[in-house]
This record gives sequence, C-alpha cells and structure tokens, in this order.
Amino acid sequence: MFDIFTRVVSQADARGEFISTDKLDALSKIVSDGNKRADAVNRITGSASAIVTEAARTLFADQPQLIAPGGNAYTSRRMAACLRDMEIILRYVTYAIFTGDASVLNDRCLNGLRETYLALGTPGASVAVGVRMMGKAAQKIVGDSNGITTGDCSTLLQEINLYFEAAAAAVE
Ligand code: PEB
Repeated sequence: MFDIFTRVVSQADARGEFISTDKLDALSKIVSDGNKRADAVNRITGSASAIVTEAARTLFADQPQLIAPGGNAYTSRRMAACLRDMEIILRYVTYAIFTGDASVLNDRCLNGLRETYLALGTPGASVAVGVRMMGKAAQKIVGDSNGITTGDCSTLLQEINLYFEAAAAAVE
C-alpha cells in the first residue's frame, strides 16, 4: 500500500535516482492543496450513507429486474449485501482520495472482485453503474461551493473521478 509520497520514493529508488525537481514540484502542490483533499474526504465520508442510498435508488429505478424475484438484489439479505458492497467500495475510494494513490483501493478492494461477482452470479456491470452513480453524487458534494472559501478544485475532482472510474471498470 502506497501513498503518493512513498510511491514517488519507491519509483526513484528503483531507478537509483534522487527525487526529480518535477516530482518535488508535484508533491509540493499536493501538500499545498492538502486542505482541499482532506475537505473532500470529510464531505464524502459525512455523506456516505446518502451517497450509497441515492446511487442504489437510481440503480434500482434503472434496472428494476435486480430487485424483482430472481434478481441479484432480491430479498432483504441480498439488498443489504448490495448496499454494504457499495459502502465498502466508497470507503476504499475515500482512502485513495486521502492518500492520493489508488493502490489501497486496488490491492484491498478491487483485486479479485470481478471474479467474486462472477462466482456469486452478481452482475458486475450493474455494480459498475452503481459505482458511477456514487461518483456523480460525490462530485456534486465535493464541488459544492456553498459555505466554503471558493478555490479551484478541478484537478482534485478529476482525480476523484479517476478512482470511481477505476472501481467501476474493475467490475464491469
Ligand atoms: C464483495 N459481495 C458479496 C460477497 C462478497 C462481496 C465477498 C459474498 C459474501 C457475502 O454475501 O457477504 N466483500 C465485498 C467487497 C469487499 C468484500 C466489495 C471488498 C473488500 O470483502 N447485487 C446486485 C447489485 C449489487 C449486488 C448489482 C450494487 O444486484 C451486490 C450491489 N454482493 C451483492 C449481493 C451479494 C453480494 C455478496 C446481492 C449477495 C449475493 C448472494 O449471496 O447471492
């Protein structure tokens, strides 16, 4: 599990090089934008259950066969497992946002998830839709300029989108 700093160190070490000026500049930007990153994680974390339920509601409205008899989210046990899965994925995405690196998301959550869903008969493409819906909701919440000092969050929002996209692509 890497964060953006240890990843840069590990890559430099693999080449036996000092950390380049480019990398130092990029890392300085990460530090100076650190409050934005922490705020984004805080906002997503604080709204996690709203993000999950909203995304699930939209997913089931779009794909009602999932909650019809025989569907993979039919019965409250499976529905609970589904909401739990979405929450787990969202949690790992917040870790990736916090550390600025997708390795925790990849190694501890996405690795083998496609195979798990295949074995369970859970439609990965539907999980991917749910994950993308969570991504949309998170973008809205993080990008809401109400009550904060307005700054440029476009790079961070793009980065956040990449993590949700990676999670969706890993299971679809
Ligand atoms: C992954 N999900 C399920 C299981 C596992 C995971 C390991 C089987 C064991 C169980 O039921 O608890 N667990 C989950 C995860 C990690 C982990 C992400 C990462 C670290 O440890 N069904 C749908 C929707 C979708 C869904 C499309 C969006 O129709 C999910 C939600 N996951 C779903 C369902 C089950 C499941 C299990 C319904 C139960 C399937 C079953 O028992 O038939």
